[in-house]
Amino acid sequence: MLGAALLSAMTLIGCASGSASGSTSDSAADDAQSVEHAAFSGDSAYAYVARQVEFGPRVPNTAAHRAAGDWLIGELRRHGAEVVEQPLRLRAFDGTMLDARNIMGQYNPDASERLLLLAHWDCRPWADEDDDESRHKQPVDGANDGASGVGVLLEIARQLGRQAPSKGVDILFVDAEDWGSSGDEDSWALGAQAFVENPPVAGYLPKEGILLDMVGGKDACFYREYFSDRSAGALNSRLWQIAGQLGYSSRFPNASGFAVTDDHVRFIEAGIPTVDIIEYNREAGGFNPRWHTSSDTMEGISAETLQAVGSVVAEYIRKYY
Ligand code: AHN
Ligand code: ZN
Repeated sequence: MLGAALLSAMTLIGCASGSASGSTSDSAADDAQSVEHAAFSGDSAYAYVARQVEFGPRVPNTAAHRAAGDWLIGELRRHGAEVVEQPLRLRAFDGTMLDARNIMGQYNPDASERLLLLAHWDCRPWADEDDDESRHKQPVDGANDGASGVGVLLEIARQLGRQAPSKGVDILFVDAEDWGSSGDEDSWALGAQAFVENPPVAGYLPKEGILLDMVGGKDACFYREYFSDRSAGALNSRLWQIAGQLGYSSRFPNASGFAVTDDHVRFIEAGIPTVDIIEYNREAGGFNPRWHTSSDTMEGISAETLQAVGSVVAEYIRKYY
């Protein structure tokens, strides 16, 4: 009785404080190594995050953005995906015309049953959550907000290049997610909106989708998000169950309590049940404190967090695709 109470208390403290839970989940993950599960390297994902940040802020209409986009296409091809590019010219809420592109890498493009994995690859042009107001007009590095999800998916692409899935898997990098205005829901996720309005593959309708957003923060915790549960509760349950089986139950508390309007909502509206794996600190009531600040740099990125998220998604693919 006391043991059970202590255990549940530790689980709760785990996500609030982070470091204690980190060691618990890591040793549990080590124990899981003996059981067969999908390959995923958090160190490789970390290197993919760092490589993106090296380009500079991937803000639409900049040279860094164009170069990073070309590089993403090359990486997907190198890992055996068939790449579909969707060039876009989008009007942002402030009237700026954005030269943007969605980039999708397909595995088994002819398979009818498909899983969609996605992350946004652009960076916010303004660090407008920074304590220092003089930085509000500078772009963010987007190490966590952008590069982390893409880094995990590039590592998954590398693994799929080594061992192809039996069904269809698509890795989609959506553009122009982050050129938004806080009061205006429609101003965000412009690339995702364009994709579902006019899919670059005729009749594109995957069975389900998984969005990764801000999945690299140190000691990050991933709660179940509201729109995800409403549209794809069974998928969310499977992912959180896999997280527990891999020893990451303290990072993935099987609990909900927040809602985020993110790229996944656009896919849900288009009839594709989609979940968002996104760091949300329930105790602090917000995203990672580096979010939309000049501190969203590699300093805030943890290979262990990338490993946890990537292992869960890779294992889901191994089991069901
Ligand atoms: C809003 O702030 C409205 N949604 C969060 C989506 C987001 C922004 N993800 C990363 N940056
Ligand atoms: Zn953002």
